[in-house]
Amino acid sequence: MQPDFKLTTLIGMAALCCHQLSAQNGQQRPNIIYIMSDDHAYQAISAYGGALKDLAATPNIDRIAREGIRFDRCLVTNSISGPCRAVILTGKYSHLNGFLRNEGQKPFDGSQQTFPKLLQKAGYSTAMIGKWHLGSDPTGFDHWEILPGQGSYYNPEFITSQGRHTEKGYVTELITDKCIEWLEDAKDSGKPFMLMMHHKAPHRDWQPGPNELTLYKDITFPEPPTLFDDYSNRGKAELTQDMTISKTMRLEEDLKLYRDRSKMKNTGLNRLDPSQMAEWDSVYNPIIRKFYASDLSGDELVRFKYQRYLQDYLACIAAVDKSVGEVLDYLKESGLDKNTVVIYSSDQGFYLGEHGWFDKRFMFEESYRTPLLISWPGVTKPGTVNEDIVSNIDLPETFLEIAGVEVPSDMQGRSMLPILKGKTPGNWRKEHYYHYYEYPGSHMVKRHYGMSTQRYKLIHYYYDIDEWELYDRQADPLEMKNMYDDPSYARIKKKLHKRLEKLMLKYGDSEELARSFLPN
Ligand code: SGN
Ligand code: CA
Repeated sequence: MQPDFKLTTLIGMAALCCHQLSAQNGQQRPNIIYIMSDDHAYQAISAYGGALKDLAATPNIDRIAREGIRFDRCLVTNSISGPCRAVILTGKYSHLNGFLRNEGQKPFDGSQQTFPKLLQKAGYSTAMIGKWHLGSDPTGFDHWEILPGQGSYYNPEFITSQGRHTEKGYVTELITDKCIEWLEDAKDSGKPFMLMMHHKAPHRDWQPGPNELTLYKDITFPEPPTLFDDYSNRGKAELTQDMTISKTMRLEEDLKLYRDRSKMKNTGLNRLDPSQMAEWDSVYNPIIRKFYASDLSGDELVRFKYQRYLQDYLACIAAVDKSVGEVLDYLKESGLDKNTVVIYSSDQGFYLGEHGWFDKRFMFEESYRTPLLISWPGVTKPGTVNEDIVSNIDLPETFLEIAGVEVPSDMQGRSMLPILKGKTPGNWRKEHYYHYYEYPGSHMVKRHYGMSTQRYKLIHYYYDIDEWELYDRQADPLEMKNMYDDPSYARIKKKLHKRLEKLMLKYGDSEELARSFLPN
């Protein structure tokens, strides 16, 4: 026992010594903490400004923007959870990484190349904690603990390599504690680390935590100007979706206005223990009584639903914001902050009533754009705002370059390292390619692909319809008018078509390929 103990102590001390030495010499490679929430709209982050910023501030998430860069045009390649996660792991578009959609999808092929594997090979400690949503077990992580599927808000189950177990508490708080616990171990390991901290919140059905139940219940939020959009001047895809606040959003399962409590099981609200339930009921029962006594209908009902939606959604975000604060505080207290890059993002964007919608999937800005904030002490200039077209597909290459690891040539994004250092390369992308596949399916958003420049967007709904749309964000920032058939756009339309063709060629995508994966 004794010699072994001494030997381990010596090795430990040597490792610590090396670690401290290299840190002093500035040679220790930076740590990376990638925080991803689920369905967190940039409109609901106060650092982004916007109409909600004073009523529902996110002071902790804003700290990352204050100390680093706020990216104002981070576009996703396929606006839905599993596919976004697969893109971030692989640096490849969905048609190459094999994960096209959430529904009817084979589990993610975890044997393929991913950035965590490459970091692990290069000597990083790697961990993945929270919502994973890719069907197969995580690979490339020294430690992982994930939620099954979408996970539950209250008393959730977790999966580890040992199997499943349930924990008492609120999912955002549990994930935070697990991450900080892992960081404590990682700190002492002498190795640089990369942590993926993936929140479930604020995903539908937006169940606020015990500490935020009353936070916004009496607040009235401003309505977006397009809450009552009638989709005129656009096509069939916008008309036939199933994601409106008016029709799709459910009074009971979504807005918690339960009359039939047996429906609680559909959203996991039946998981609350008696004391959690008593607290829940003390907040929601008066809201329920008032609502059913009021007999709202028509536009007034939509207005009411919008308010209830935001009250719960933003309360979920308040817990995420607190979680970010706890992680940032821990980094500061432990001294890790000096050499840790912190990234905050969401799997994709989300509609907060714009076009009358919730959910995502479309190539309109609110769901196509995801929030992205990055701070790297000593590298990112505090308070920078960046408007370049960056993408979630750029993240893995960025992480590899931060770690000084060679980027494989088959990754399809581009490292943002020069942007983090303050200089956008002259040949940075001027257009971005998108392809969404999940149809028929939840919310019935038709399959489409397209491209976006800073000003224009060209979209093709190609599956059971054949409709093109063209938007001019400069003339029409709310994206309310399809200009595709307008003669004054004929020249730009031709140019955009060419550029889209080029992009498809570059990334190896085509309609034929899409049809071969998902036949009609
Ligand atoms: C669930 C939600 C949908 C949501 C998808 C995908 N319905 O099916 O509203 O679009 O997840 O979301 S629910 O009633 O079960 O909440 S994603 O973020 O995981 O892609
Ligand atoms: Ca999502």
